[in-house]
Amino acid sequence: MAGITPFLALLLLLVAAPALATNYTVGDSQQWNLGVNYSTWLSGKTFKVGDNLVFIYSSASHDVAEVNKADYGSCSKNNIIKTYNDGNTIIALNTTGSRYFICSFSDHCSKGMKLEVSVSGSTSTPPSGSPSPPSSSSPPPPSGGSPANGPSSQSPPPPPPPPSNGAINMSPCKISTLFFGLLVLCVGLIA
Ligand SMILES: *[C@@H]1O[C@H](CO)[C@@H](O)[C@H](O)[C@H]1NC(C)=O
Ligand SMILES: *[C@@H]1O[C@H](CO)[C@@H](O)[C@H](O)[C@H]1NC(C)=O
Ligand SMILES: *[C@@H]1O[C@H](CO)[C@@H](O)[C@H](O)[C@H]1NC(C)=O
Ligand SMILES: [Cu+2]
Repeated sequence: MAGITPFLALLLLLVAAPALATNYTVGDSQQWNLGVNYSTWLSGKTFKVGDNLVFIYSSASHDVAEVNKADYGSCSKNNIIKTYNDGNTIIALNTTGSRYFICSFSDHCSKGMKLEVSVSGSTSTPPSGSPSPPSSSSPPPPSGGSPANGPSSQSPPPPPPPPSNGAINMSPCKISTLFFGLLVLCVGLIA
């Protein structure tokens, strides 16, 4: 018993711990540079509110400019929302939706220095109404009565569905036999 309690506490901690925010270094080891395919870098990644993008680059050669969707598509520098040029730019993804970043140096954007990220809501708390584990998975009644919330049709009741949790794999017939056996045993003990 004493050995099980810490294990249970650890399990509880793991289940209750919220998903940690992630720092994504754009381009990973290739960083924010020419000659990197950022759509390849993006594949398989999901971004959620609270994550950060980290752009690492030489500020003499590149910058990070946040732009709108249309300017991202055309690599336009006419309506830049904000420019960062410190060489180690941390962008806090604190809103849901898409964010668009380009390098505003020369023709670097059209050469591939552009990044669009789609930010989803925080996943640290499960959505309300998510399927909860069955709390009362009682076996079907042993007698021939139809299940309380089964399909209400006039036709003869279909065989009860197999138990989903796999813990109890008995037909009602076997359960009733078991029940009857227990009853006989009890009566025998009392008598
Ligand atoms: C992300 O980077 C920031 C700034 O460098 C740092 O404070 C934070 O601890 C980092 N978070 C993670 C999860 O690495
Ligand atoms: C990046 O790679 C993908 C295939 O992985 C390709 O379809 C796409 O054209 C590439 N983008 C650039 C800018 O080279
Ligand atoms: C989101 O992060 C930016 C910095 O990247 C900050 O200026 C802004 O205040 C933040 N917004 C919210 C709602 O936290
Ligand atoms: Cu550049």
